[in-house]
Amino acid sequence: MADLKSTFLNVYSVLKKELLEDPAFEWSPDSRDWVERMLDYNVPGGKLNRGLSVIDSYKYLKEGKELTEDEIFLTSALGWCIEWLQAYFLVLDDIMDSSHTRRGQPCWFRLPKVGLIATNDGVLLRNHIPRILKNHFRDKAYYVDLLDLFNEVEFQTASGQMIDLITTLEGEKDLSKYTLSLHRRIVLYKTAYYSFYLPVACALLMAGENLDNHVDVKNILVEMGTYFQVQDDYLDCFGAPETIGKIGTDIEDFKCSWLVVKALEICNEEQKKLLHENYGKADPVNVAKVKALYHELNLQGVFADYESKSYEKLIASIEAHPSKAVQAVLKSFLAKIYKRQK
Ligand code: DMA
Ligand code: MG
Ligand code: MG
Ligand code: MG
Repeated sequence: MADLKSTFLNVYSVLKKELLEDPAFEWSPDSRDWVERMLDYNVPGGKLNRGLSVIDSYKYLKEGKELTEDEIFLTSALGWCIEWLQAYFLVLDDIMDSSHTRRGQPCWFRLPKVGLIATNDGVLLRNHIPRILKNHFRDKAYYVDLLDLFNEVEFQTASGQMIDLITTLEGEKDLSKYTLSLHRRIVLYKTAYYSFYLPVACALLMAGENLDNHVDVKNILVEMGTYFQVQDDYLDCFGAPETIGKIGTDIEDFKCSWLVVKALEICNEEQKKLLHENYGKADPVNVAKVKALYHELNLQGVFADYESKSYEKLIASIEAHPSKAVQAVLKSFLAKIYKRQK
């Protein structure tokens, strides 16, 4: 495993080098330094779960047959495309969410020399994906399907981000619309497709599969992605910033978080009033009142219950799948995130 990770990181260096020599641009030392620093700051520093999942999934699909050097490189390159996509969305997400830290360091846009240049860096990160795909997959039979997949998933993610953001618009702040069904819609689009479906879909394409034949796998992955974002919402309030590498902002940002949805579901009238008065305010006094209410409502217990029920349900749907190889892919995914603390 440690070995796989270092191989994966070597591929990052190769891809970065190619991007910094992209013949479509006339590079200067300054521009090269900027992009290199921007990439090193934003692309490789996460858990790399999404990227490594492509290699893992492909291995399972090959039923344990040793991968060739070429297959390892190509699955890693696709894994990095997902990490690039994630970096692109996170750089912009942190600006829009007014976040402070990410992966244990200040958000990229918070660096004094960066600021709103970060928006263009986000656009650049996004553009690197088709550059990588062109460099390494142009002659593959599945090239068009791969481009199509990345485009479709990016569109779904941006649309999810849009609904996540417009529910918090000034003048439209209305807690009564925060229901489990709205929450599900947001997280399905903003997180589940790119984080869970995309890695497996990449591996399936490389293995020569037609994605239309794997709708059942997609459905299970998307359920897992929903569970993953509920964990993210939970950790935003109850996680340790030193462990998750970021400081939560969902209460301040009036987000349609799973926690506020659950709180609204179980609170009494007086508690509801407190939520209405304090949710979505930047003042730490207001935030503390919301957090105290979450404790009072035992949302930690409600979450623990949700977590074990989700796990049971996911395992049952995975075991109902006819292919043992697919079951192994899905179970390995679930094992990586079950009861995660970061
Ligand atoms: C993030 O949702 C979704 C994308 C597409 C980046 P979020 O704002 O809850 O993520 P985080 O908690 O990491 O800022
Ligand atoms: Mg965010
Ligand atoms: Mg966000
Ligand atoms: Mg979050």
